[in-house]
Amino acid sequence: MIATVKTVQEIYGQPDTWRACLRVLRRLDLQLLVGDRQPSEFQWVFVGCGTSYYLAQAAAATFTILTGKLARALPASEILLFPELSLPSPESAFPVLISRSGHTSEVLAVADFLKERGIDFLALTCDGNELATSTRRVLQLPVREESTVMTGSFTSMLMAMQFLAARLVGNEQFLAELDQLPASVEPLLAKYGEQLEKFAQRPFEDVAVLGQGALYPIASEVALKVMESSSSYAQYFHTLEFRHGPKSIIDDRALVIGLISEAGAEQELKVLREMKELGASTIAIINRATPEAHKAADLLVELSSSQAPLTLLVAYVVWGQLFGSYVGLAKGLNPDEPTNLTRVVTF
Ligand code: F1P
Repeated sequence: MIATVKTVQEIYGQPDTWRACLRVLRRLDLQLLVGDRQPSEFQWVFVGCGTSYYLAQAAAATFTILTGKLARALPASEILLFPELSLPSPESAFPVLISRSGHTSEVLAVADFLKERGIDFLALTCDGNELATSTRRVLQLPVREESTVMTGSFTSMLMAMQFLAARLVGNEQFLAELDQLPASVEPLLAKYGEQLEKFAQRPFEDVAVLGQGALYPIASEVALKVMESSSSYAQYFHTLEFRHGPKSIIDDRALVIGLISEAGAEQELKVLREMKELGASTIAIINRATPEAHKAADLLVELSSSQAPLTLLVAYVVWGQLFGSYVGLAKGLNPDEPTNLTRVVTF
């Protein structure tokens, strides 16, 4: 069945999807997309729903770090329901509306909200649809994803926002490292795919995904993938926060997935090890494995990259996408047809 599951095929096909997107990104028209809306003059506010909201958070983290100007992320519904709280001075903001489908009602309603107030915004999408006609500033990527859940669309749109941030500040090294992603992740898929599939046969009840810094939104997305693709309940936390209460859920039916950063590796691995000692099964995703990482993890995914940590966000999420699908398959579910979920949410 696995070979015929579209979602799994699309996850494995991501390096090629990224290559196609990078070809488009190299020809970006910055004047059209950004013009005078530079991060030094306007606060960039990334907006989306579901996976596109976590993508918004990862994009905001990237913009903040690369430009040195605070960028924010909001679920579209917050702007609709609580505009005075979420967007108190919209005229000084540059919203970036993110939607794979370009058809999600909440995002389209935010586009209307902004247009009514004369606020310029950028649209980031794959399918295009109404969102692509709502503004002259449109970045549409060549990703044709059939799956209900977002996989290659998430990684490609995140890569696009990282590319845009690096272009705006002229960070050539960052751009060159993004270019290396397809070649560095491809062999890892062959190496770790089967191990994750085998690990997913274990019967878990509680899943917690941990990450800090720019890896926190990636942890959020990994948990969402596990929920969507396998109808299992998964939560996400800042890694060190997990010790302040949530660890009460840990026993031998729990799984903890740690996305280990370079800056916080020592403390984050301590948390993972503690959860393993309390009985949890553990997976660590880390760039360079250390003896501590081996002790803390039942399954270790090592990215082995010489790229800067921020360019590796996309490389961290792939394993959660695969794992979610494999857990779904192990439970006898079809990840192509997630329970209660449609490809686009409208109201
Ligand atoms: C957003 C989204 C997806 C989710 C599901 C429903 O879609 O919430 O994240 O997996 O498919 O829609 P979009 O606005 O990016 O098209």
